[in-house]
Amino acid sequence: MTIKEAVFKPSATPLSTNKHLLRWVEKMADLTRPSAIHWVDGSQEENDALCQHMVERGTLIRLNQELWPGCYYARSDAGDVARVEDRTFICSLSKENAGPTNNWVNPFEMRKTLKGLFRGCMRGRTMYVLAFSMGPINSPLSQIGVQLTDSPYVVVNMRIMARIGLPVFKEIDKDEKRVVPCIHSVGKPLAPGEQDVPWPCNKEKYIVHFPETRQIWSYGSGYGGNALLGKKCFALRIASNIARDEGWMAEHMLILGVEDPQGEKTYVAAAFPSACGKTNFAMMIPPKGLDGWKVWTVGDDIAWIKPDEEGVLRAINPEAGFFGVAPGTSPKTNPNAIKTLSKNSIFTNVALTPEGGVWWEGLTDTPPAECLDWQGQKWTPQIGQQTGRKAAHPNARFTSPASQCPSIDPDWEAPNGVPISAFIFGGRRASSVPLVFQAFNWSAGVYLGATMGSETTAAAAGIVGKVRRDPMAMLPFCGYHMGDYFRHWLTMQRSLSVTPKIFHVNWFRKDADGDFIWPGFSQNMRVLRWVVDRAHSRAAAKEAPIGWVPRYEDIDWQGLAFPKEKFDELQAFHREDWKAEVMGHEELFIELHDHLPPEMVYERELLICRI
Ligand code: SAT
Ligand code: MN
Repeated sequence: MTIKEAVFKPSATPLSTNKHLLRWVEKMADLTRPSAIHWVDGSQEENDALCQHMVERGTLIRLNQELWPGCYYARSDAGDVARVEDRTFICSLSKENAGPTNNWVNPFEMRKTLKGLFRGCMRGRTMYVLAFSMGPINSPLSQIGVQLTDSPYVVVNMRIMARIGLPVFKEIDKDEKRVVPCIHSVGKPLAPGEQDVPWPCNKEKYIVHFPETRQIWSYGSGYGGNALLGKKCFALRIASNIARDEGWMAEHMLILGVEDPQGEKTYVAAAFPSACGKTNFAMMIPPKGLDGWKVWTVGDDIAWIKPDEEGVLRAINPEAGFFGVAPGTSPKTNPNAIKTLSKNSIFTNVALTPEGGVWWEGLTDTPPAECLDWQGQKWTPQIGQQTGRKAAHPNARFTSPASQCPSIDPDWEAPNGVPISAFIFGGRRASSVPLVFQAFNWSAGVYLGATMGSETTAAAAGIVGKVRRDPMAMLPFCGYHMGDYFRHWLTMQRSLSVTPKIFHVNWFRKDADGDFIWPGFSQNMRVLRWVVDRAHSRAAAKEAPIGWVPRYEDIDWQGLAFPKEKFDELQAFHREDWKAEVMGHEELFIELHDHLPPEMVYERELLICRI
């Protein structure tokens, strides 16, 4: 007890003079009854003390600092490993506004439930007052939030994922921007003298959004998007509501810049569902043969996009770090990510090696002879083989500062964002969907995004590998009616002087033996090059029933022996597959029908006619 206090001493001295904020903190403390309040200044010293505090309590393990400088390791509770979509709620005043793809509860009822849950829920813990900015502090596109949380793990992760602390309180004190209040508790109060567990959480979980009042309440989980409230809760679910009201877009998209050998840069935003390779794509290193091309990273998960005065869409990455999927990330698949995560990072649910390092499936070809798995159990390759147990959880993550990424774009923090020339939608599809095609126009492109399907991944609790419709990769993240969201996309075009081209990609098509046809990773640059050249109207294509497709000779194959037959297999369009596909579109549309823009119905009819 005394050692802990020597290391980390909560400071209840407010770091803001904003009366609303002070009153709210007081009110929430009164409800949740923490034993201390700490206003987070965001400094390095504070961070070090918090980490030390968690090391002592067993929440964090300090990794071998020679191998992993500034890095820490955490294991979550086995029941708290991913986003919980069935416990995520959009509590708008009317159920109609939440739409059929969101869980809805009457906001008055939900507030009552939450008050009950939060009453006394922080007993025995410190409540941290964490001010954060989504987007660079000097950007007109940024938004501010304050998260009250009883999880120091959340504080140190948010310090990487967002701009936090003193500079943000200063912004709040200017009283120019509306602040989004976010309250979070792991839901495990401590009785006097009770020994804490390394990863406190509660079986009962509630991730709740009030779109009209722009508030977030999260209870019971300490993991990822459930708990780092700036990310999915604010930057997507609440921000999608703000964006619709204000005429901009909050999207589940990576942002990258493609530089050609002449030095011309083209920015692209791409939406793939969680754990479908956004981080790898955003940090890609072009393959041999495409020398002189370079990919610059602006963001890997979320894009806030707004038309400027000239009618050009400009995007910022509201985040400051990457919360990336560890398994599968290696010096071969994503060397830039490996360099990014090599220091000042937090690893959650990967394996711990005897040298005090981390490991996960795919990091190296040969696994360590022995390690502790994500639950702290002894793991050897043999045990893995015999039991099928993985050393790292499939949704194990690294939290790393974006500034450490070797490919980070010089303009990644530009207050006015970067201009977007193309949108790419993509999913994980074993069949039917070609490697790449381009929508005929904006509304056909919106249809493309709206009808996107993907096999489910470990990023969310539930069955893995089932195809589900995931419009614009926003199914779990759109904070209002999906039909209205499509309409918003359609109307956005009216404020644009240049309309970005819209594309669809699928890196995951399999052959008859069940093997991936396309090598993916750095080879995706060949597809990206065609996309960029199409965006500048300087690459050829052929008209197909589903859109414009590249012919074999339209792709730059320098440095890769990829036979035409295989390319044809990748691009193959099978009428029967697409009939089934369109039926799948209809399933989603039936659900949304009373808010579905007519354009979606017409686009579907046109597609049916063409196939
Ligand atoms: O846990 S998160 O929601 O932040 C990650 C993801 O699902 O993309
Ligand atoms: Mn994501």
